[in-house]
Order: sequence, then structure tokens, then C-alpha cells
Amino acid sequence: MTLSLFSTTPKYDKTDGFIKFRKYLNNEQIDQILDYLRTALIKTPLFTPTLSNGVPMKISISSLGKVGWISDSQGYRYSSTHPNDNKWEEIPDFLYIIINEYFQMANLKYSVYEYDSCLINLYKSGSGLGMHYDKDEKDLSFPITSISIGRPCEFNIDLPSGSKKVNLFNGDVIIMSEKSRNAKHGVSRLLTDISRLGNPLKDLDSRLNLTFRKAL
Ligand code: MD3
Ligand code: FE
Repeated sequence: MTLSLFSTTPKYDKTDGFIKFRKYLNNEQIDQILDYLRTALIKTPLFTPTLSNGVPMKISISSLGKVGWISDSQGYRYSSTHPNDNKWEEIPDFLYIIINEYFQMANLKYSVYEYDSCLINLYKSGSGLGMHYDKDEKDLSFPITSISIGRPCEFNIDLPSGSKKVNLFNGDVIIMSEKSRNAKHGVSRLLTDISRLGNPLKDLDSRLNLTFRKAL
């Protein structure tokens, strides 16, 4: 019999291609992201999108990359400009490098440089995001990567193997690949922060989410 002195803790959980990493971003990485966004969002500020029926969404959004997701009376689409007509700021190289580390850990054989859009969602106290599909991207097989910052939330996803309720905390990274890529999902509510790292946002009641997409 072989004696195993060291247990190898898996670096992530994976169900139907839904990957939740046990290794979360450190405070330096989170500060680097927030520093970048503070500057980037001067020209392309967070805004409240309106659905085509005139109802405003409960979150505010902006984007980085070649295109960004917008919604107004004309409907929703990926656009090369912010509603104020400015071009979106770039996805910085340090973010591609961070995401690549996670792709490597999960053995994903895709190039992170295919990501041409990063959607930034800001959730204020009491807000959420109803259950929906993300199908506005041209290639629905390319994985989506999400980074959570700030207050934790309750995230729900209907996987083929069953519905899953996952709490997402500050620094958490998840990837939706394979069968989970086109699963229905949403954010039911923000949770009280009893977190391991605290909330790095100035507004302690809010949550920021970045999702990386290959939209074009
Ligand atoms: C599963 N955002 O922006 S991130 C969205 O926390 C969105 O802000 C949520 O849903 C948030 O569209 C969830 C995790 C996520 C993102 C995209 C997905 C899960 C997904 C696309 C397909 C399946
Ligand atoms: Fe979504």
C-alpha cells in the first residue's frame, strides 16, 4: 500500500462545466482592479440601462474592451461605444494575466486574449439580477469568467444536473464553460458581509462583478 503523506486539495469544484475556484484573488489584485476601474470609468461611467419596455434595470453597468453590452429603448446589444459615445477603455493586460492563471489551473485550452468585452455590474443594497440566459454573444461555446468584488451575494444557476445555489464572496472567480455556459442564472440577493477579506469598495453596501466575454 502506498502511504500518502500529502493530500492534494483540488483547486476548484466543477459541475457541468461550472467551475468555482477555491483560490480567490488577493487584496493586491483587487486593489489593482479597483485602481484601474477608478480611472477607466471617468470616460465611460457606470449607467443604469433601460429595457426596451422603458423599465430601468436594478443594477448599473459599464464595460471595458472592443465592445460593451448596452440596453435602451432600441433594445439590447453589444456596442463599440458607451451611451455617451465614448469608446470603452481597454481590458488591461494584468487582467488577462490573472484570468490566464485560472484557465491554466482548470486546464482550459482557450486563449484568454479572445475576450473582447468585460461587463462591469454594480449592485447597490437591495438590488439583484433576475434569472436569465447570456446569449447575445456570437460564439456561445466560449466560456465566461466572472470576478466578484465587495459584498457577497446569493447566485443561482440551473445546471443540467440540478439547480445550484452558490454564495459568491469578495475575490471569488468562477468560470462558466461547457454545459453551464448556456444555463439560466441570476443574483437573488446581496448577503450580509461576514467575509474573510472584508469589502474593499468605498460603498460597503455594494457589490461589483466583472464578466469576461467573447462577444464578437
Ligand atoms: C452562467 N452577472 O452579467 S456572474 C451577467 O454576479 C450576470 O453580476 C451575474 O449574470 C453577476 O450576465 C453573475 C456569473 C455568470 C455570468 C455569466 C453567465 C454566470 C453565467 C453566463 C452563462 C451562465
Ligand atoms: Fe448573466
